[in-house]
Amino acid sequence: MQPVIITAALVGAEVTREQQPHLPITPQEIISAAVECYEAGASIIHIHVRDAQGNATQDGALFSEVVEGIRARCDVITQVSTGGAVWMSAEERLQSIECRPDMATLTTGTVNFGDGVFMNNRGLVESFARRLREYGIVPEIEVFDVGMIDEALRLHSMGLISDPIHFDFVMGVPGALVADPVHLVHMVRCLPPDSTWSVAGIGRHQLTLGTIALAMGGNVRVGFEDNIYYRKGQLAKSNAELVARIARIAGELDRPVATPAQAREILQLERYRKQDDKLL
Ligand code: KMH
Ligand code: ZN
Repeated sequence: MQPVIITAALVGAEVTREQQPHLPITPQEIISAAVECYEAGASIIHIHVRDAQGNATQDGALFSEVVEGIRARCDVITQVSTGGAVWMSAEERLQSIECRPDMATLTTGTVNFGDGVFMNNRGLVESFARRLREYGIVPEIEVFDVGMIDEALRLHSMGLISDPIHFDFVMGVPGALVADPVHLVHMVRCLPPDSTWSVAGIGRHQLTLGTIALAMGGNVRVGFEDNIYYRKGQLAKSNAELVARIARIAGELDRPVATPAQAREILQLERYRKQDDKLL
């Protein structure tokens, strides 16, 4: 069985300390949480940062501090958010990649996001994809609705993203695609054969869709960005607790947990560096 790549989405832009008292907020808290998740089996850390007041920000210096701090302590893959929060401008959102992380997210369409609108028109998406390519940063395509797969394939046909494309299906955001396993099966069937994919179920769907993804041969994202509970009515004590649980379930399903080195291989993160002259 293919090893499972577990992503830990530690912070996000929306969850507050009032909702989840163990939410990491300062760079040091985020770095420590990342290392704990790595030790529990995560091979990718999906990174957002917060300012001193705990509000979401895309401040490049904070991203740099977190990415460098994580790299100093372990070889886990660093993946920054270019999504930020719904109120941010495109330029603001893209500051996160200046620290040259291993990966960055790329959402390929506009979608309702709770009461807000997560704006990703074609011009924005193309400019983000172009910049990631220039920097040699491998994107993870964030799919909040089915049409975003087709938009990613369009970027591929334009030469802005290369094979193998890595997708993350975010399922259960209010206003976007509901967390129905039928949608997951359909989306996986829509992918080019050499693609890789993971699922990020929101709220209680994190555990159920994550388990389904394990059985289907896919990868899983867990963490406070998407879900703050361990079970109904019981808050999780840490991001690592959620990583450890999905790693245990993976073991029961005979899916070994990928090391960061294995995940780098599966996702071909070195692809730009190997062919840089041809692509840049
Ligand atoms: N916070 C959402 C509006 C990403 O990280 O790229 C966008 C988001 C996706 O979290
Ligand atoms: Zn995110």
